[in-house]
Amino acid sequence: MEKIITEGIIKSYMKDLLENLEVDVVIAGAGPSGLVCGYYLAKNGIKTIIFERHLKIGGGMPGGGMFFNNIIVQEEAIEILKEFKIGYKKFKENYYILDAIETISGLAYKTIRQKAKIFNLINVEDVVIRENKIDGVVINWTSAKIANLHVDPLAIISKYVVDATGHDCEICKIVEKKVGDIIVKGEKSMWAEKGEKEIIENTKQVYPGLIVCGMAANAFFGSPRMGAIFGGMVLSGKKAAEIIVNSIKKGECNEDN
Ligand code: 48F
Repeated sequence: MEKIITEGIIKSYMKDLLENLEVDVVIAGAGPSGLVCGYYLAKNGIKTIIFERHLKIGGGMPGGGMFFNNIIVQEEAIEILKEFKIGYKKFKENYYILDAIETISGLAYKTIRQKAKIFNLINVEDVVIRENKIDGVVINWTSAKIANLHVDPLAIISKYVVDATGHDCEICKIVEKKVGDIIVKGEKSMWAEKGEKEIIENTKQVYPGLIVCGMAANAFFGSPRMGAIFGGMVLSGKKAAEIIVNSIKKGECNEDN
């Protein structure tokens, strides 16, 4: 039996990896915005994978606000959560309360069922660059990073990379440091209304082949943080997916990877 368990896990995981060496979109970060982005991409037939550096998926959502694991979502984002069949209760005009664990579980479940593959425990540590376009990501085991081991990484080729790494805006910071041409302004202190408004506008392509969504979008453009309100995160994830779907349909990306 032990041999069957081991063989099944290794063979199926290797198959998954080999089938995803070249994809349409790589999303860095399986927080709420990255998951929603992955769901809508996969729903539109776009081959999408998500790399999450942690053992758990969900980023900042399961922690709710200061460990109180409920979250707030505004009316305009409820349609998206209905599509994921996630429960909600009205709190006040325009504001709903959701269970943080149910919400993140629902987002992850439907995203995976839509066939966006999530690889956890893998850190995106760099991008692949061709001329002036991002053409994929450089990955390594999170454990190698934690142990500070000098192990060379591997690469995944993609038409688009989505930076959904949250407050740290990590992928954009890598591009800022190594490629140049972009500047990550860094997030500002909390101002929920402004942060929630600006996150939608901030969700866009910031370098050829590189899209920012979720809190990374506000960090990129120097907009405020907003705390445990998540309407903007899910709307931003959906918008990032729409930008890519439209662009791929128009044939705007480089097909000659
Ligand atoms: O932080 P996170 O939840 O980002 P988000 O989707 O949502 C933000 C909210 O949770 C909250 C908020 C609400 O108002 O402000 O903070 O924008 O999820 C980001 C995920 O990316 C992973 C990280 O572990 C987390 O799960 N991540 C970060 N850097 C990397 C990464 C990396 N280099 N490679 C892979 N995963």
